[in-house]
Amino acid sequence: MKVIIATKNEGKVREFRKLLLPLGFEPVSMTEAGVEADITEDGETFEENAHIKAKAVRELTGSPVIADDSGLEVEFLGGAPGIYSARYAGENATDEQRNQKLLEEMQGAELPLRNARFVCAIYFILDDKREYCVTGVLDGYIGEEPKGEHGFGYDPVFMIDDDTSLAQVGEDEKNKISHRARAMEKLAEVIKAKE
Ligand code: ITT
Repeated sequence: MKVIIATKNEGKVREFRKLLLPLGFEPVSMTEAGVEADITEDGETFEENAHIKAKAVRELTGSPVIADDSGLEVEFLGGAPGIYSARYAGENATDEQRNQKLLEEMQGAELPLRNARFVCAIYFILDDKREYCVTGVLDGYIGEEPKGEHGFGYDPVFMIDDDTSLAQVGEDEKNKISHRARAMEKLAEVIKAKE
């Protein structure tokens, strides 16, 4: 069964392609599906925003859809940037600019205040009767400098242990441990339980 990945973020598309296949779904990007949508994410939680994105693409296509709203919560910043992670350094900023801003804000913070977590809420619409929402989390901390070339977004500044950022592990490794992977594991369980 084809499932449209309702995101404009190429990093998410790459990861979802690999995460959906073992569940028996055929992943299709918005570009491949010929869908263009300018979606206003005005929810107050990751779950609400994931729902908004999934619903918008579902209404345009009528197809099964998966959407993800995700972000980084940092202890020293009171849980920011959270649902505003994509806009943290302004609307058109790059990943590098967002990481730079984060490192500047973190100046003077020592562990455990550098503790952080990635959160991913997934909203999956299979058909008119079956809609699922699941959330996954990955704990870590904010490093002192960006490290690694893999992944996307805040991966280079997110340390999973004292030597390793999330951008230093390959995509397959990230897909075993990430917030997105954990949410997908839950999704598989929920789908199975409700079959
Ligand atoms: P869509 O809304 O089109 O899906 P987006 O990039 O705007 O794309 P979000 O609104 O969910 O997605 O914002 C997520 C932000 O958190 C964005 O800045 C990402 O780079 C970052 N982020 C999410 N998951 C991440 C991951 O696995 N690794 C690094 N950064 C991540």
